[in-house]
Amino acid sequence: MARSFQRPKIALIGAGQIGGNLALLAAQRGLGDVMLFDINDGMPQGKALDLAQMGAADGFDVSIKGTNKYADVAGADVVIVTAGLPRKPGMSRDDLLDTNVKIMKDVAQNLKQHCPEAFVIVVSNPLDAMVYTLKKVTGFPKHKVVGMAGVLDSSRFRLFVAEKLQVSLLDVTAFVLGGHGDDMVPVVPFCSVGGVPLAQLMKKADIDAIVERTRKGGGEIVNLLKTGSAFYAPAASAIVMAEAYLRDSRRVMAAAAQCDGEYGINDLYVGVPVVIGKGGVEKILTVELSAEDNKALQISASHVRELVGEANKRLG
Ligand code: TXD
Repeated sequence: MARSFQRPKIALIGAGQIGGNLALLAAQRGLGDVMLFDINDGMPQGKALDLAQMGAADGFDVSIKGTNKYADVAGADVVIVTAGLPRKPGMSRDDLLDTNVKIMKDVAQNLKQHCPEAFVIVVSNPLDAMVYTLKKVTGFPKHKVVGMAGVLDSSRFRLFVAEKLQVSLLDVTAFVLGGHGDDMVPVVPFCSVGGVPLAQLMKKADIDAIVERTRKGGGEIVNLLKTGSAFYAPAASAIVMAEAYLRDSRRVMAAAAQCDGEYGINDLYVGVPVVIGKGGVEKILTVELSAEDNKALQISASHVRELVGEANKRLG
């Protein structure tokens, strides 16, 4: 059977701070043709035109278009959803639930109609409740709907460890599991520096400080920026996930996936170690956690379940 050499189509629902950077990164990596969607009239078209005009200088040659019509995202292979309000100083991610669950329902209804075969990566906050909402409203299979938070949180943890030890962050591996909130779970025994367990290289007090800074990593940036939340690292983190799907690279990473019994958690999206390849979330890796980390994961999951309960009340 002839193989299709058509470039993948990547739809970005939300063309704001993260959406614009997603488009740039996808183009620079040649992941496929990009369609930026937003309800803000003209904005996705303007960003797309500006990005397209960058191609000659920067050396990429993919199609980048912007639209306010969902029909234009039809047939996308990958959809990355950043539609929704970001935090302002003093706000928790949970404070966004009321507004963003309504937005997520609208996005999901449109994706169900226009992109039924897509691998959907949800970024909008509160992340775990938003990815649950999108999965519930679209009815897409659970392996085709995933949330981006763990790659970002793990990336923050890796940076802080690398800075403290004065080593390359490329040699630091880490996993941050659980909900994308202040009770997320940096699993310290899974952190290694060049294969050496972190606990052999750093005092517990310093590790604890990095765990705390990672948990508050989003708020630290919100307080500095004052006008919104992080967007460069979240965009790069979502692109890692999209690339693993499009290139079938079976990357192992932390991501919000639907657990149905894994880690003793049922019918809930929460950050766990997954394998992402051409089948989407191909596997949830069920690994042994210390009693302390497992307890922390259960506490984080119970917070996610409360948020999902609030989302369900609004979904009716
Ligand atoms: O790790 C993570 N998952 C988080 C996610 C990391 C950082 C930011 N996190 C969340 O992503 C943040 O709290 C927000 O909920 C989303 C998007 O953040 P971003 O910084 O990109 O927000 P912007 O710049 O406000 O962009 C949001 C866009 C904006 O252009 C709106 O016009 C658009 O969303 N929007 C919509 N697009 C489509 N459809 C609807 N209904 C809609 N409503 C708003």
